[in-house]
Amino acid sequence: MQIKIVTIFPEIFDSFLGVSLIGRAIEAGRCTIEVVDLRAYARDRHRVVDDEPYGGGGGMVMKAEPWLEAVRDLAAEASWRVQLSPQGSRLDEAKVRELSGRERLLLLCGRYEGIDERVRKLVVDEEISIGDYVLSGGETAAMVLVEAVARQIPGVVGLADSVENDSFRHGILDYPHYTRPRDVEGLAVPEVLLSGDHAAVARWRRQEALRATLTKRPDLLEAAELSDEDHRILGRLRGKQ
Ligand code: 9D3
Repeated sequence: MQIKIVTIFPEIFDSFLGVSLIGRAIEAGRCTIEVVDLRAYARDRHRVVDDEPYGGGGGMVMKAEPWLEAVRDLAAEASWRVQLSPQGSRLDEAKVRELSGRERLLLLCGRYEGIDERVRKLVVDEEISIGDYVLSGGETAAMVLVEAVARQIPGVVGLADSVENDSFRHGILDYPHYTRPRDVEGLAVPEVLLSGDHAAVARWRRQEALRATLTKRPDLLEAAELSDEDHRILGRLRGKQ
């Protein structure tokens, strides 16, 4: 997969691209990531990429021409062009899987009050937001998207931490984890985890994953892939609530 990211702050991505998961994806040749400075596409010698909004009001707007030049230079026919934007549809694991199936992604990271609307109309395939809170620009959202997408590329994530195992795949939360020591300030590790009974451990983990989802994110249960056994467990847990 090839990912290109356009931004006026390319340096924001420096340490991110070096971290283990992304670094591994790049090193293994499974993914190339190129960060491009939008200012390289500014026409004037001061490399200005923003201007005052028509209609007035506070804040500056990113000019259309540098974006149009950049996208037309960097995107291939097969590129899927994504604008990170508060007006986008919310990123979720289903969208991440869909994006990971694209051969080429071109990510547009805006700053200031946003990008001239004509850029979206002319060269953007899809607008994506990472949630309903205010960020200062699209760069951190692009990092979230790239990390989630890179995890889906076969061979990027190791076996222990496998994508298949991710409980989000089935739409529920993870079970609780424990490691040494057995006692932490009077709190013991659940006995079943010390029993060596793998089937009992698996049943306990499923039950605790369902319990966590029921208490912390009950909204997820509506869309979750649940077995008959899961429904029995949930019935019992609801009874105890
Ligand atoms: C405070 C500025 N707001 C005026 C009412 C509008 C606004 C403009 C630009 C809010 C945020 C931004 C910059 N944000 C993004 O570019 C962004 C974003 C976000 O803010 N939240 C969640 N996902 C995303 S993706 C890109």
